[in-house]
Amino acid sequence: MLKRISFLLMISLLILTLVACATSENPVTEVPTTVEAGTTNETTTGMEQPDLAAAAEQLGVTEEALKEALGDPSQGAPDLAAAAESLGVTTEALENAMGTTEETVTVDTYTATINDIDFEITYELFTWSDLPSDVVYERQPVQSYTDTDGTTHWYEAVYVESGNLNWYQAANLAQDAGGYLASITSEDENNFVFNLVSDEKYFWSFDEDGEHYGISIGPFLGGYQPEGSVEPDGSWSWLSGEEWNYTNWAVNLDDGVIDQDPRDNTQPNDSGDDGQPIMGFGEMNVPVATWGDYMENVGTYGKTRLPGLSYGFVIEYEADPLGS
Ligand SMILES: [Ca+2]
Ligand SMILES: [Ca+2]
Ligand SMILES: [Ca+2]
Repeated sequence: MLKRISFLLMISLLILTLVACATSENPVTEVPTTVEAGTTNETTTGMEQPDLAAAAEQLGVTEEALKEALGDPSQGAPDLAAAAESLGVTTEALENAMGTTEETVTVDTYTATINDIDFEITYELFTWSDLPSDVVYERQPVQSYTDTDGTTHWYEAVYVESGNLNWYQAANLAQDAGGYLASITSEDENNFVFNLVSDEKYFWSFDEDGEHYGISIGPFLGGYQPEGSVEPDGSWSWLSGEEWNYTNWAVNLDDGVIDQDPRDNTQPNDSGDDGQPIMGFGEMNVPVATWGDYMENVGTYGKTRLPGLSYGFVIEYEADPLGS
């Protein structure tokens, strides 16, 4: 299954690269990070998948060689020029052989209310009953936890094997389940929640040799910055409405093990161009209980481009969802 998912992901990334190449004069419009209500934005989705066997035949190589040349899909879009060189063909020939068509859909900016909070977004939201079939997930057993103040809440980790739900999409599912993305107000609660998702499978990593030094993005938590917040650290809030009185942002270590990024990666760092208004566990080279702020389109359904995928989130409930 994982192989199949990886393969599909690789295909998607490849298509994206090809679309980007094919439309370099008229670049695919990315959904802007700051959008006015009522504006219309275009995004790409539902693209046709290339026939790798046919492409290989056209290029005069084996399908296996073609797959190998395209590389590990978990490490981002393939370098087509390098792939072409290793296959002994021109980049143009490879692009032609992998030819795809692009379908453009229109996404209107709209107000989505999640846990009584209004967000202006362009993302399609789902409920558990209408999740697309290519969202592959596994809901883990609900566990209760009693904080030092005597409050008992219930928690459910969701592993999204397909990596294709962004923070808003995850938050909407948490609400649909009767809870909210985990909103953490103490070190003990943070440790409890982290232990539910400390497995590496919940973390997506950048390429170790790339500009982000293999830094990983972990499962989503319920922190967000309302529109118009002062960056990088203004107005962080919890979806639960609880006070933002405890934080555990990642602090630059440069120890070469947990933090292999030679840059100062203390969080929140607003890295990227959208102010990084959402957050989750990470942003180190191994799974950690610290937090990073992330670009809001990480893991967006229907998109496979960087900045990466998201393999999970944690739902918190104030009452036992099983009613026991
Ligand atoms: Ca909580
Ligand atoms: Ca560092
Ligand atoms: Ca960050």
